[in-house]
Amino acid sequence: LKVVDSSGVREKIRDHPCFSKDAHHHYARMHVAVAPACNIQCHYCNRKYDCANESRPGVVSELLTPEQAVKKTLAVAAEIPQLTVLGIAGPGDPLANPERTFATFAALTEKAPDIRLCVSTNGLMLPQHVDELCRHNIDHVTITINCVDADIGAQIYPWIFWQHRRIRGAKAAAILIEQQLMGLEMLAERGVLVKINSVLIPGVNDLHLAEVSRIVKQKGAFLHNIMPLIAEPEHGTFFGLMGQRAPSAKELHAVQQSCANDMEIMSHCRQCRADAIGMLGQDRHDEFTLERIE
Ligand code: CLF
Ligand code: SF4
Repeated sequence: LKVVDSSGVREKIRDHPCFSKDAHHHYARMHVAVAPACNIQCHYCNRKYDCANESRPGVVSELLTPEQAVKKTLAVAAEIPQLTVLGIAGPGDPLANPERTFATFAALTEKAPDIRLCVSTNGLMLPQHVDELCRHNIDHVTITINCVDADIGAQIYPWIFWQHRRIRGAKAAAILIEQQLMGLEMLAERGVLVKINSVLIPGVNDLHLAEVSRIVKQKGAFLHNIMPLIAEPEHGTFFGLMGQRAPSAKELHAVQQSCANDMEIMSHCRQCRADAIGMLGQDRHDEFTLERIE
């Protein structure tokens, strides 16, 4: 039986360790931490640490300039032949630092044309940057969408920074959700594969994530990745309260199952740091510090 793959999806995920479970046994990714600023506040974030969109909070990345990021990528590619993907995922939001993010992508396209580029964002500025992402031939984008309901969003995001103003509460969450879903649709229309990350926050969005899955699938998402909230004391407080707990493995599994009716669920994510290097689950960032490569 001949299976037709008209949009080239199989070719796009063949060597991407996050978008294909098979690929993660054979291929490696690395992140360069070039994006320090963020334009929203998540209750689970502590800015001293990496963005929890795509990373393990509680660890601090070495911030790189675009030039340093290129140098580091070339050094890693020379030593890790399985490296296929370069992602920008923090420590803040890549699209809140568009000059740094796109300068890095442009230089890499020139100097390492075989490496796929990947980006993970909170989505607030996504619609504004879709064309530029496509100009850089980016086929893989991740958006962190924790809710599609502004009242739930108000419990997760205390504020956003939007059109030069700080906006709070449900009004802020409504703008963020609208931007995220619009960005998702625009990317899907252009054939970009979009993965949605959702942080499972017990008592806040656990019962709501099946609805998130349904909506994002409808808008063209390729994969849904439900990540457990990491609640560690050094990471600070949630809602200004101590004691927001992380989900148990059983709770996480149950929510993943509740979403699996609607779309494919990623189950091999390792919640990488914003400067992770290597196969998923492996982190060799300390072998490639600036001091060592310069
Ligand atoms: Fe990095 Fe994210 Fe690209 Fe992968 S990570 S920007 S899609 S190259 Fe992967 Fe790490 Fe999970 Fe992310 S395992 S946190 S899903
Ligand atoms: Fe923190 Fe990331 Fe949320 Fe920004 S998007 S507030 S960096 S967790």
